[in-house]
Amino acid sequence: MSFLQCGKFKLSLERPLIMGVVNVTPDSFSDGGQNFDTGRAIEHARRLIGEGADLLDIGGESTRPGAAPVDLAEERRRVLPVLQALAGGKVPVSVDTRKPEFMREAIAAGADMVNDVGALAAPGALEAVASSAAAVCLMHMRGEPGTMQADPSYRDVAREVRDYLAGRIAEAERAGIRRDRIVADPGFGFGKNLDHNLALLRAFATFSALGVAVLAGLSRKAMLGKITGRAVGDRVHASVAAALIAAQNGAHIVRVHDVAATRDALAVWQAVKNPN
Ligand code: HH2
Repeated sequence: MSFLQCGKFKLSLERPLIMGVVNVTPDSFSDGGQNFDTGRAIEHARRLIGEGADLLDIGGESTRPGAAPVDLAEERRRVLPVLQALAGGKVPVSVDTRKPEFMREAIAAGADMVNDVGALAAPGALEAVASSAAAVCLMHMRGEPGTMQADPSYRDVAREVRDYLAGRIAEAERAGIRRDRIVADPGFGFGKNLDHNLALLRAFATFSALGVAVLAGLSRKAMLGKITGRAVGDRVHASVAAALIAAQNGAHIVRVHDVAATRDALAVWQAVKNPN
C-alpha cells in the first residue's frame, strides 16, 4: 500500500499518518463533554491541525463500553456544523458513524472518509460509501458497545480478527469500493480484554498482509489504564508509546487524541529509520 484515496485527497502512506480525534459528544470516555459545543469542537479540530494532524475524525456518538445509542437527528445536530466548518480545508475529514443514512449525508456535506466501527455491515452501508469517492475504515468489533466487554472470548484473537477483516474487505470490494479506498482496523477495546488487545498489538504486522491501509486506535484506552494504573486524563505517555509500537509494527494510520505528543515520537522514529 503506497497511498490511500480519501475523497479528493491522495494520502501517501510512506510514513504513518496521524488521525486526530474530535468527539462532539457529552459522554466519550476519553474527553467526554470537553468539545460538545460546536464552536469548541471546531476550535479543537483546528488546534489538532496546527499540531500536525494529517486527518481528522469527527464523532457524534460515543462507542465506549456501555454507551447509549444516539438517534439520527441528534447525531446530525452534533456533527454536521463541525463537518461543514472543516470540510474543504487542507486535511481530509472522516466521520465516525454507524448509520448508513448519516454516512450519505456526511459525504454530501464534504466528508472524505467514513469511519465505521460496524465495518459497513448495516443494511445499506456498503452502498452509501460505494456510491461516493470517500475512503472507509472497516473496524472489527465483537458484539455491541452496550455489552461488548462482558467476557469476550476468542481461540486465536489475531487470526479471528484478521479473517473477519479480510471478509469485510472482500465484501466492500464486491460492492465497488477499491482497495486503495479501504482502511482496516482490529478495533482495540471493542469486545477484547487486555490479553486480547496485547496479542493484537504484538501481531499487528499480520494485518499489513490484508493489502489495505491499517489503522490502530489505542489512544487513552482502558487497556493503557490497566497497564499503568492511570486515569483517562493521564494516559498521554502510555498512548504515545502504544501509537509508536503500532506504527513500528506496520500501522499506516494512528487514531489519537494527543496529536502533538504523538507527532514528536513518530518524528524521532522516522529520523532514525530514514537517515535522509
Ligand atoms: N475507537 C473509538 C472510537 N472510534 N474508530 C476506529 N476506527 N478505531 C478505534 O479504535 C476507535 C474508533 C473510541 O475512542 P473515542 O472516540 O475517544 O471514544 P468514544 O467512542 O467514547 O467517543
